[in-house]
Amino acid sequence: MNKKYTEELAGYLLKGKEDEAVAFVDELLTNYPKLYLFEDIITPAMYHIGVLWERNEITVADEHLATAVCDFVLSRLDTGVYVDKATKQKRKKVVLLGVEEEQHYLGLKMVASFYREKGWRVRYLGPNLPLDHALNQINQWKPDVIGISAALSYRLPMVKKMTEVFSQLKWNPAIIIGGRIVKKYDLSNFETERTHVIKGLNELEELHIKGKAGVMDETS
Ligand code: B12
Repeated sequence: MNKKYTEELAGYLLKGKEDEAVAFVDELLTNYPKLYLFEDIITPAMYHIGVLWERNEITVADEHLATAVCDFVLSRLDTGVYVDKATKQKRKKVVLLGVEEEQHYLGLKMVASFYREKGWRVRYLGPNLPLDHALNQINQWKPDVIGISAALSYRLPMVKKMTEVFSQLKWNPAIIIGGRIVKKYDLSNFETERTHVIKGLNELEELHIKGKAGVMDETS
């Protein structure tokens, strides 16, 4: 993590300076890979904002504004890769969702971006998705990988339930679990050959390189 960059970005996010935030991130992109920006600059900037919020040094509105600007920056960074239609049909598929009632989604959005950049077909279902609805979509589209995100400890039972239900799917998709909950708590007992608990994007990249969890495609 680069504290100087992180705090500068946090400043733009908190002041609602969209143009400055985008220009700052674009400038960093000339020297650093996108993964580094996600993991070591933008994520710590949001964590830093969380600390300021906890200490009452910023208001709830400041924090909401920062989230909105961060979301804007992530959308701008999400360029994906061009894949022609025929090739795209053969590409692996990932569905990403935040568990029911979970509102934190910026990390999940980064994961969507990560997969798009690898040429995968991505269905990013966003936060707060009830299990039944998730299951409907998943059964129709049959993804190779299902990614679940949660931030708060009281989501653990739902993460567990979703993991159990998705593990029963006939085509045996890989399941990846991430989010703040994974960084805070030991979820190693959720791990199986097909279910992976992943602390961050660098770990996801490693899994990709190793070709584990169905996360490898022909371009990796
Ligand atoms: C922004 C924010 C919000 C926004 C969320 C908006 C949004 N669109 O996401 C709003 C205002 C909605 C919000 C609400 C709440 N929040 Co909040 N929030 C935050 C804050 C400041 C930043 C979160 C964030 O975006 N982080 C940046 C992302 C990129 O990090 P990340 O999610 O960890 O993702 C990384 C990895 O985990 C990974 N990843 C994430 N998902 C996945 C999935 C897969 C498959 C993989 C492989 C990887 C992966 O990828 C990322 C890069 O490594 C945090 C502070 C913090 N420390 O996180 C508090 C924080 C998480 N919130 C907190 C709280 C308490 C709440 C509320 C309960 C507050 C309230 N009283 O209403 C509510 C709960 C809402 C709900 N129902 O879920 C607390 C939680 C404390 C605790 N005890 O657990 C925190 C820590 C703030 C604090 N310091 O007190 N929050």
